[in-house]
Amino acid sequence: MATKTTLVSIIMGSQSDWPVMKKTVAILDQFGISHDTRVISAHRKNARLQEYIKEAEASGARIFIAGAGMAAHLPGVVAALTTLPVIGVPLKASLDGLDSLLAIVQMPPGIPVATMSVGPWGARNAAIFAARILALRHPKIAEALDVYREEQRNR
Ligand code: RP5
Repeated sequence: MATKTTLVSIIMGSQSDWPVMKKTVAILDQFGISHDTRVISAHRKNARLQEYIKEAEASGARIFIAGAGMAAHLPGVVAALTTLPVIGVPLKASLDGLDSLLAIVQMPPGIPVATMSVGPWGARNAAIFAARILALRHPKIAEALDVYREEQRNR
């Protein structure tokens, strides 16, 4: 079961995606955003994926972040299984990540995935984008974003 009151559910296609996807987790932690992280392949464990999406929604998830490489169907399948916003992170497992970028960004009409850039910065931006959505209703997250923006200005 996903943890109670989890705002963001992070799913990745393989344990091998973790070295990049942990950058999403680090930023969510920095913003104090509750999250749950799972490895569930859209291809190898599709029944479990359907089940998990329902569990995450029941646990209060408001946004899904899905990262995958190669024929990266995971974010699109998640978007097909929920009406919550889905943020996709293309990972560089082959072909410099161009294969996963195209697989994630080229969704058919009606099932959008907000697609980030390839690799580590895409993983970080996924968390920042999630924070921007959540900030619409969570003043503390809005404040954390202001602090982050200020830090960026002073870099
Ligand atoms: C994708 O294939 C995963 O998201 C990963 O990026 C890539 C390779 O997966 P493994 O062979 O390491 O499990 O499904």
